[in-house]
Amino acid sequence: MKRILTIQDISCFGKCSLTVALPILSAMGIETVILPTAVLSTHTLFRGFTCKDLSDQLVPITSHWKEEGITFDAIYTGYLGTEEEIDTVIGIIETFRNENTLVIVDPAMGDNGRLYAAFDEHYARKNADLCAVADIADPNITEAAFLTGLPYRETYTEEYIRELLLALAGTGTKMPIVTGVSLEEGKTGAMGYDAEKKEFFHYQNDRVPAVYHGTGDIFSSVLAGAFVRGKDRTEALKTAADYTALTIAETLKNPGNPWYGVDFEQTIPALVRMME
Ligand code: PXL
Repeated sequence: MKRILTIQDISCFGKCSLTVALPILSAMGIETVILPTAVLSTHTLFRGFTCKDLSDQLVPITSHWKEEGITFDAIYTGYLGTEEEIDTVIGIIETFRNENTLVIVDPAMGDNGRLYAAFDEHYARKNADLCAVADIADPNITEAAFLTGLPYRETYTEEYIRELLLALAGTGTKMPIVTGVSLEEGKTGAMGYDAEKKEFFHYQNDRVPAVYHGTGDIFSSVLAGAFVRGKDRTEALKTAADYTALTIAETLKNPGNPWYGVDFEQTIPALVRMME
């Protein structure tokens, strides 16, 4: 069985970051080791959330793992907290990485043209240092714009997405993938660039007419899991996009309208089947 280390916060209520990554990666048949960067009462789209920063625990925890000889096939990072923490996480990646380790970075920091409450532009640019050491980084359009300094566009052409991808590759990411990309009316998906082969690739499926929080974390977790399980870039993108769309469609049926996160619990059996 493959083993992945995922580094992100625990938002106790809100279905994002570790409370999504751990069940999804486990369901995909991957041993999942967690490194919580902070504990929050909820994610930061709620008002009045509490936050206990755990930055000072990251080095002691990972030093213990190193002493124990624990190794990882992949390292997957999500929402982090501070610029110092980004440096610490880069150090952890360097410590545990070997030539076979896959490093996947989701620079989770904003959406819809804006950064999340806890972040500013300086933090956003610092995330580029983390993406630079990634094999795969999968920002949404907002995050890609903040990472590269290119303007954020709500309406765009394929050319704009290519520009974002080339700029991301220019900072060092081997395979940037921009998510939430619509290349045709009524469709949505993601577009990537393989910097080694100099090839663009994309996957689109039908847009489900709803917006929920936490879909980026679902997409990234499945993408990371699919790559770790050996799927190629086309299959990995398809699995992540199809599972995310299915989960949004399932959530739409929920009369409780859980805007804060999607009902991935209902679609885990389908994910297990997708991996067979
Ligand atoms: O879904 C990304 C995410 C993760 N963790 C926390 C967040 C968010 C997005 O708002 O606030 C704490």
